[in-house]
Amino acid sequence: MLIPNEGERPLRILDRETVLIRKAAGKRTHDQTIAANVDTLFIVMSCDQDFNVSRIERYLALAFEAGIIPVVVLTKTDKIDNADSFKHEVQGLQSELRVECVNSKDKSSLESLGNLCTEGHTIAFVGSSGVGKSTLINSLTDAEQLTAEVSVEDGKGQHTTTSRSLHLLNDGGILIDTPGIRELQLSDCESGIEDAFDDVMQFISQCKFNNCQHETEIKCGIKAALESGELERRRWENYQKLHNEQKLRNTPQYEKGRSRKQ
Ligand SMILES: Nc1nc2c(ncn2[C@@H]2O[C@H](COP(=O)(O)OP(=O)(O)OP(=O)(O)O)[C@@H](O)[C@H]2O)c(=O)[nH]1
Ligand SMILES: [Mg+2]
Repeated sequence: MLIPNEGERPLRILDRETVLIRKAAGKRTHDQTIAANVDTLFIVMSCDQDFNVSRIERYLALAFEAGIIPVVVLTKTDKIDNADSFKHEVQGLQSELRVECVNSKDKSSLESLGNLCTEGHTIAFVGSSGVGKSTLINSLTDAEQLTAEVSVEDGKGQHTTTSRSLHLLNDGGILIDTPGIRELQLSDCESGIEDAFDDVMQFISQCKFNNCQHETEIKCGIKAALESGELERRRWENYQKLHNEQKLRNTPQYEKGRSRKQ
């Protein structure tokens, strides 16, 4: 909950139209709300050791489940000379996905984001620690949020931002900064996963048997797509991983842990 500053009071509490929910970190089984009434999710990822398309797929499922438009923002492109190949790899996940390459420290490279940061529009920034979420918000607004160098050894951030914060743009848009996420665990997200893997769902629908396990059955749409190269094995394995995590959420053990928390 946002706590008003001294002398401020809430005028109206808006209904929740969209809500971003994740499973709490670690072994805990309860869910945690990241933000509500968000229109666009900036999935921020840097073009270095942090870059990982399977993680982007996880964030896409989170956005689709919440009915929020995802935009992948690739940062630190000033440090590499092949930004296009990073962009190309992300674009391969879904052709209609918007992917932007930026140097968060250079305002002139952020012009392409300008038409998203408009009046009445709320954007939440998510991603690992150190990818440049706060730097990006500082460059887009007059905010002066704390940022910190990433570790030289492993390129990881220092979890500099420790709470969520709202930042108003001059033209009326709202940006939400969030602390770096160590490992995004999805909450109930079955339909978000199906949207993030719409091609996989299409291949599954081509299987001869409704209960096909995609292993030894004949006329399996998945096996055919893997063999023809239409479906990348990494993507298929990531779909299975996310799908299995959802199945685990519905087990009695999980529910037991959940009710203990409530
Ligand atoms: N060269 C370069 N450095 C960047 C860029 N974006 C961020 N940085 C640097 O990366 C470091 C981490 O940036 P932060 O903005 O603190 O990252 P964050 O995502 O907010 O990290 P947490 O608050 O820990 O989640 C800082 O030293 C930034 O100056 C970029 O596009 N290019
Ligand atoms: Mg930060």
